[in-house]
Amino acid sequence: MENLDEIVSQLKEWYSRTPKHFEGAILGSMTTWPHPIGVYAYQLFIHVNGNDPVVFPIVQELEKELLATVGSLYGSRYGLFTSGGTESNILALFVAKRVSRGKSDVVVAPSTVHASIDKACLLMGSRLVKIPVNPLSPVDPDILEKYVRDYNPFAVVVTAGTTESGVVDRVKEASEVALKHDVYLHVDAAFGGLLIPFLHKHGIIDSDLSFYPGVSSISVDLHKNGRAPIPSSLLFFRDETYVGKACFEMNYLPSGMNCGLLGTRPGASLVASWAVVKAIGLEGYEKQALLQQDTALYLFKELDSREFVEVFKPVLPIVVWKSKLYDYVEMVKKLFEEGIFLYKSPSLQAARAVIMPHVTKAHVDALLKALDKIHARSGFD
Ligand code: 0PR
Repeated sequence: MENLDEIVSQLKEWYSRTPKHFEGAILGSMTTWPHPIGVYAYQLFIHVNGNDPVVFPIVQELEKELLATVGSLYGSRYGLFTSGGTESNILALFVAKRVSRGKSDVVVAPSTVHASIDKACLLMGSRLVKIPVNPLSPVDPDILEKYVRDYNPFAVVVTAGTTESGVVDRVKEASEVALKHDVYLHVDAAFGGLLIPFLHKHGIIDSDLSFYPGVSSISVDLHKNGRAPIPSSLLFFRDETYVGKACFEMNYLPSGMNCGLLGTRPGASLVASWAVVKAIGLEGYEKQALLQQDTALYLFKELDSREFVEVFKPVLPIVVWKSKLYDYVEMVKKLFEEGIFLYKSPSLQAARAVIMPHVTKAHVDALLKALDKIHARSGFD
């Protein structure tokens, strides 16, 4: 057996080489440094199986509280805690298929939809029909309606904060289409769920996010802008009976039931999410959203002032730009070599920076410095 001291020193060595969000290099992913109270709660409840509410009733109690607090933003307290946007999206479509009668085995969504919707459809053997859209614009409700009329889908998915450009589909208009055609509407707000209600309140964005009458479910990730440890997400339903449709009979379990896709699951992340949401509070998320948006606009303005860049105006704190010197894959690679980690936005052939809660203006300045450096001596300096 290996000496534990050796393992610890090996772990410490790996840890020192692992990038940490607060150091400023992680600018492309939608992850962030978790709130310390979440880390504390996670460690304390590390032994808890979230799939066993009989032995660990705290799981159910805190899930209820968490749903009520966050759900007050959208007008529903029914739903379940999941492991992330992917599980939430798969479950939402699974429930949609279970509750829809007389519809085709088709899901309709704008082409900006997240890849987990493709995954869900592949898993269920359903066909995903994508509406070609400009990645910088929300889907046109009239075109959405045309697709719904033509395909008679069992579900429609729109996104409140798209992965590649942060665009917000118009949930209210999509809800009217869903209501008129009696079709299940799922809103993927994995990224935008904890930004949109606040930015809308302050008049920064037009669209709001809510359970308008035609909306059946909304997913909101807590391990993104919620600052909870990974894996943490919420899936809300408009109707309590839909929650049951996301559950499966499992007679040998004390509760006789298993809800969600995972079996044994980290109860620690649910308790940690509760602690983080309690500590930050909705007012804290509101302040944070305004700060994120402010930093994103700062980056946008700085990029816009550079001749070697074409930048798109951010809707949510996701800033996307192209270089006039490099292909976007090459630009992301060059910046990686400078110690800055960005993601790609293939639909726009551009680089993507996400201004998550840990990102400061100093981090943005370091990114700008690296960008200036790789464009120096190019005729653009
Ligand atoms: N819906 C939207 C709109 C998303 O942007 C994402 C993920 C999901 C659903 C899926 O969420 P989970 O990853 O929690 O299941 N967006 C992340 C991003 O763009 C995706 C990601 C995936 C990041 C894998 C890193 C990675 O290694 O940053």
